[in-house]
Amino acid sequence: MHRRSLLGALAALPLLPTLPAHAASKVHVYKNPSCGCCTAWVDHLKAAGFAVDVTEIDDTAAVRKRLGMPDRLAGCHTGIVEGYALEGHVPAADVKRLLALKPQAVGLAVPGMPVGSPGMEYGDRKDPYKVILVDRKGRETVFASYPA
Ligand SMILES: [Cu+2]
Repeated sequence: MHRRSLLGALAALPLLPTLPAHAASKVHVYKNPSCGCCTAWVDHLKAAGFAVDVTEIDDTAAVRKRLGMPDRLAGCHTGIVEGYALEGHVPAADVKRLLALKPQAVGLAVPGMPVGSPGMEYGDRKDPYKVILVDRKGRETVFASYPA
């Protein structure tokens, strides 16, 4: 009796996907057509296993505004993944951690264009930078720190 109901319960379970949820996550990137470091960041995401769609627009400010990403944290491009905003040269490892943690948040930002961030490689030079998590009230916390 107990055994039969257990088997019934198991059969009723949906098939569990064998891949991690973020494995096939698609990032939609909005960038200016003349932005080369934006394309380098797209390549960085693809190399990390993300599918990427690119929309070329003159100014990404409207996308930031729509997503709730503050202008003070602006980078050179804006991505969207699973409802989160990705502003600027955010490392793919931090995007994966974001998708694993699924915080209540607007998304992640790397303001400006720090040299040494993914897509902003310039020889051996590495400027220190932080990845900022922005919550739905626009508050910032440090999500990751990269030293020089
Ligand atoms: Cu850039």
